[in-house]
Amino acid sequence: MKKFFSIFIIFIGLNSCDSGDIIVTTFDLENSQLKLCGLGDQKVLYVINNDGVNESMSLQLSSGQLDDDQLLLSRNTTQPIEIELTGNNKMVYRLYDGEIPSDYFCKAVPSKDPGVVDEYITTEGTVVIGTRFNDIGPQDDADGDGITNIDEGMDPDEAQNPDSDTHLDTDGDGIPNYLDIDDDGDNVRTSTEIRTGDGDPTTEGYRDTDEDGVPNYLDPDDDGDGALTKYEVSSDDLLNPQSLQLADRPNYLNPELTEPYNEHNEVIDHSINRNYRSDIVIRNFNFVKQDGSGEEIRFDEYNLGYYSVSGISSGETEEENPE
Ligand SMILES: [Ca+2]
Ligand SMILES: [Ca+2]
Ligand SMILES: [Ca+2]
Ligand SMILES: [Ca+2]
Repeated sequence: MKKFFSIFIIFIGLNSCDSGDIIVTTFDLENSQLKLCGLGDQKVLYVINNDGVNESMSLQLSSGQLDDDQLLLSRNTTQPIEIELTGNNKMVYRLYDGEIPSDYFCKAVPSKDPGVVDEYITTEGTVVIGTRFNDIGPQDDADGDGITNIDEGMDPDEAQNPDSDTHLDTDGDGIPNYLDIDDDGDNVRTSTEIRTGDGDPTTEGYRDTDEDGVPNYLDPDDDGDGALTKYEVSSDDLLNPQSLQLADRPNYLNPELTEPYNEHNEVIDHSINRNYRSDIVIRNFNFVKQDGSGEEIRFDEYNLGYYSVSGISSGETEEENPE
């Protein structure tokens, strides 16, 4: 990699010396944290450097292989996607005569200021985008329910594969606990079930109303009265056990009250937001100088950098339990 940079630096350096007006002292745009703009049906990934020299590297992609979501490049976390640098897909390196504003690449009509004094554009090459989940650290809490991934039984070796059956899935709904906002499937969110009040019995620090050693968030019958929490609901509010309260607390936490009892298959919305990271590598490409000289530099591989995004909606929105 360094070899190619060196060639590029020397090349620009020589060229700049010849023209006598530009001196490039750095070329430090590799492995950058990239920014993204979506303009129409195009996405522009870019990095700007105003430190000692005003330069930018940008990647314009209009491929239908990219995710429709403007914020996300790809949802394919199992294998990289490859996009050819042809047509409107291109990478551009530019040198400018002044400071580059941060919104330079997000304008529909490019600004004339600063002026471009040197420009290189690809005419061929391959973009490889590898996207993976970025919220799967042991201490991360991918579903935001208040319990870390590792404490929810995520298998670290299969963390990029949420469909793996090696993750713990207490309620057997096909959503592993580390991605399940209702781990026991009783329609009371885990974030609610782990809250403790004064005098509440606990197991391993989590509320355990019936003191059976299974904390409420993993216990489908929280008060141990034989009536499933999910069914201790009123007929006009099947999805909300918390709303049925005939004494001093909700029925599902009161072993004295097992009625009304309403069997149903409704489940609460399980969608969550996830964080992604896409790494972008460009392979077998050329840069053609845009001054009419036809000068061309070839590269085997260039590690452009990565793009991270958080809060992308993921998971199912289920109205009915499939069983
Ligand atoms: Ca969970
Ligand atoms: Ca629950
Ligand atoms: Ca319990
Ligand atoms: Ca119960």
